Amino acid sequence: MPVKIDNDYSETLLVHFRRIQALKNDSINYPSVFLNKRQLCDLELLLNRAFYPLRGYLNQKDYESVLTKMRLVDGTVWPMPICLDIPEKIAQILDNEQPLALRDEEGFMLAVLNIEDKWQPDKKEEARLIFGTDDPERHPGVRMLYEQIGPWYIGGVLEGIHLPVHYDFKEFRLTPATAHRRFAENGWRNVIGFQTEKHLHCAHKEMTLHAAREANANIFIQPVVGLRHSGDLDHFTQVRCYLEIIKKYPKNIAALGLIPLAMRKAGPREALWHAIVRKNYGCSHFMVADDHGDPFNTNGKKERFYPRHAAQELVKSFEEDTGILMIPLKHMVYVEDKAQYIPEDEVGPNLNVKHISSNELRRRLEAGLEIPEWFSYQEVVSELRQAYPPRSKQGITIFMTGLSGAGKSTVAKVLMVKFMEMRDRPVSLLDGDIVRKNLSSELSFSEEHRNLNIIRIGFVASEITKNRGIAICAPIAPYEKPRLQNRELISQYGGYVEVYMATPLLICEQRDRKGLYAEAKAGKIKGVTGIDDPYELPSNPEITIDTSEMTPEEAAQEILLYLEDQGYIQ
Ligand code: PPS
Repeated sequence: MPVKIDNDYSETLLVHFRRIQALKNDSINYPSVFLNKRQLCDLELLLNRAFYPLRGYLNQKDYESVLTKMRLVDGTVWPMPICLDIPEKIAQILDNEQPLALRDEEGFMLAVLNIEDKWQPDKKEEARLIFGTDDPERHPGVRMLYEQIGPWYIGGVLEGIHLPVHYDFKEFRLTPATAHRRFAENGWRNVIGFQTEKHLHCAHKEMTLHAAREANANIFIQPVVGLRHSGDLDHFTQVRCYLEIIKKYPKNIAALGLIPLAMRKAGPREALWHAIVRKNYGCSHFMVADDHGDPFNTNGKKERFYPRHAAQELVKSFEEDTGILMIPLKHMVYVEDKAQYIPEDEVGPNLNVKHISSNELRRRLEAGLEIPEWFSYQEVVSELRQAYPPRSKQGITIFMTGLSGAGKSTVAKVLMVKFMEMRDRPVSLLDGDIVRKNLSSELSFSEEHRNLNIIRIGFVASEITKNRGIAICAPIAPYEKPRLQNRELISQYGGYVEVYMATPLLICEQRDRKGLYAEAKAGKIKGVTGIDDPYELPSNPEITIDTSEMTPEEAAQEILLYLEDQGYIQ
């Protein structure tokens, strides 16, 4: 039977289509901003109505009202400021009432913002009201607000052109409208929204099922995605694990939908915001942990920033306003004597409870040790084993730092040959000279350029490490900050070993194979490290080597012994 299109509807579609075409044509005259990952997450949830009732970014009056009252000016509950932050130089060229094109990182236009307001927020005040402190040392959300969020905010209504483009796991990127429809099609009247960032194992499944039985509801598992680099292996592993665990639920009980949410980690306010978003996705209940939205609830730290249960209490106290019910997350533990999971608070005194922490899980994966069936599913474990191979199969960066003439290049070459002989992983040598010639030829030896050079080396090494190769880096790298930055970046992907080549300056000067020190002393070149330019000592190197006391082969051997001891080579 031919599909009958309602005339009014087709008329509406046509108007909409023409409007989008007009926006696209006009937009060549509009100023543009390119959104970063965090801003793209906000935009997507504004455009797909997950942030309903917001129709765009908050104007100044709503922003102030949200900060002080957790409500918009019209009284609707909304606890989180959603504004578009921009840098000073863009703020200078924008006027109120002006259309602004919002583009993704590649320049693809996603929406037009009709600017209503432009203002400079008092970030300290925002931090105090939203996070409960203005101290960036105490709260990573405050640090982000100060360091990564632009100094100007703009607010206004959005006209959407296209949702941000995703190529991965498309069928699980449900919009609120699709989620609603799916729940209705399946006859789900009560749905518990469960947000997660973690890998899920048997305990999580039992916990959500237990909650679902108590509330007579179905479960909508919504993992948070979006802020990671698009090539980040962890993201794919994480989602593949969710795809496995969802199969373990009884039929028609649970659904999976990814949510591109840029979390703020603002504790109770965060939880209330998440609850409202879940209501927009069609959930009737939202599961809240006693430390929901706490900045320290995921990294194994015992202490929390916000008082325990504060998030649950706040979401509960707003139930009538928001129309979504709070379900407290109850941890489940495996009781060996009963061979089953039961709620933690129902465990009797003499029962033997078993637990594996995330650190312990990581250790077992890295060491290739057993992970018991009561803890996780075989399919999930095999995904994790692929993502977190034992150290002997991981990539590794050996980052050698020290003065010119300290022996970095020579030891690096010996090491490279030794690794080539082993032939178990591809090896790349990023020697100072090679990098300066091929990657950083335009850079000088100013502090800024040296740091840029080291960050570039770190980036290349991180890619090599991520792909399970060995990167040997041998620049002077005189400053601690970029060295630490590299360590942080690369350690996510594999091993990181800093080798401080501590050969004394006097010996380096005596060697002076390139005549660098002689030229510096003759005043022909300025800013030579160790002579009239600083070298900051590494604060915590894994290995320290003084090549005035050993041969290059001995130095390389010392590094290899360390790698062997740590399990990186066998
Ligand atoms: S840095 O600081 O890490 O960016 O330096 P790097 O890229 O390793 O480059 C060091 C090599 O450049 C030569 N060179 C200098 N070194 C230090 N200071 C100044 N001003 C300078 N000008 C040129 C020097 O020969 C270094 O080579 P190596 O292999 O370290 O001896």
